[in-house]
Amino acid sequence: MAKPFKPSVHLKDNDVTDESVYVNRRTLLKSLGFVGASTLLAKSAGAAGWFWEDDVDAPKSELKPQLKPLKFTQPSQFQINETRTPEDKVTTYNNFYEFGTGKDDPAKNATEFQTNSWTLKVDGLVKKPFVLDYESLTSRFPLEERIYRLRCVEAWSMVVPWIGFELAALIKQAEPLMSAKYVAFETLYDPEQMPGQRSRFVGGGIEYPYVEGLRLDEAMHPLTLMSVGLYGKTLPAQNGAPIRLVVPWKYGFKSIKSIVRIRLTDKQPPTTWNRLASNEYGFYANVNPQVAHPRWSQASERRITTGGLLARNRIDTQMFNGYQEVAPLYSGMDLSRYY
Ligand SMILES: Nc1nc2c(c(=O)[nH]1)N[C@H]1C(S)=C(S)[C@@H](COP(=O)(O)O)O[C@H]1N2
Ligand SMILES: [Mo]
Repeated sequence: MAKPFKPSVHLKDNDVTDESVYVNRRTLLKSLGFVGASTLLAKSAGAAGWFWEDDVDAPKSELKPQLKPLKFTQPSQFQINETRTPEDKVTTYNNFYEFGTGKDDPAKNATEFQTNSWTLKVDGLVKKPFVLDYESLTSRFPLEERIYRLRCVEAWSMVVPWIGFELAALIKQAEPLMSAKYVAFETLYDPEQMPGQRSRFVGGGIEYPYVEGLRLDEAMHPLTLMSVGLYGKTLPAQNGAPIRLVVPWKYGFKSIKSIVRIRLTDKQPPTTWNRLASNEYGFYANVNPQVAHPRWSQASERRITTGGLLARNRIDTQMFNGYQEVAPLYSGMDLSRYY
């Protein structure tokens, strides 16, 4: 079945700068019979430990009809000049333990996830608590496209064109009280829909619901995004439908998915990964190449682009994931310490 195969420039996809080029290239490779062949070879080479799991061609995700296109503006300051991670990688290589701990589990196990009767409650230490229904998640605030780096604590990263609005806009609408110092976030708890919440094994032994938190000034920072879509459409379930947080200068686990409640509080809220292993995952979790995770270095990262045999893409990790403008938030803090 596999055609004779030799690595060629066609498979060196790591210098592609635009998804349309990538899509065309894939079509071309497919018509030449290369896509299937590279996948086969990739599988066996992967088993031999030659390269990482995500270098294997991901199955092309069908554009799900329930993903509706979104209207948005594109502020120029968020259009970074780095290769975007192709949509089929963003939507098939995921961490979403409620749907399983494998990278490809969420895309497989979340296909039936129902979000159309969603509500998001905003309450706690605010003057005007409110609830957003499913429709208002994408219509209450003007939507923007922002291309952000996403750096997972596992030392891989992506570049994702998110669609969303500033968390600050939502918080302002609730009118925080002077006593509010932190913001606590909570993911849906629904074991019927989320197999990871039914079984310690499938869900990685996590205590659900998944919870996260930010200091209020971090939450109000203009970079902090509530995302309702990516690649021009509403969010796929595996990426945190219908609404998730994106905090681009922090490790990915802070960017909590499928949020049902946002609560302002005067105490630092518990966070899922910190609860699980406080020596490995801090509350702040700012991306910092100088401070190693207890079990691995954070000095560099594997940038996930298009994969392919020659794609290695190991790049230096930047302080605050390259978002230096957040540095003043931490001016009194010793950033060489592990938080
Ligand atoms: N509720 C919930 N949110 C979550 C996670 C999770 O397991 N459950 N995983 C986190 C981790 S570790 C990362 S790296 C990002 C991954 O987001 P993505 O799959 O959209 O790339 O989601 C974060 N948000
Ligand atoms: Mo992560």
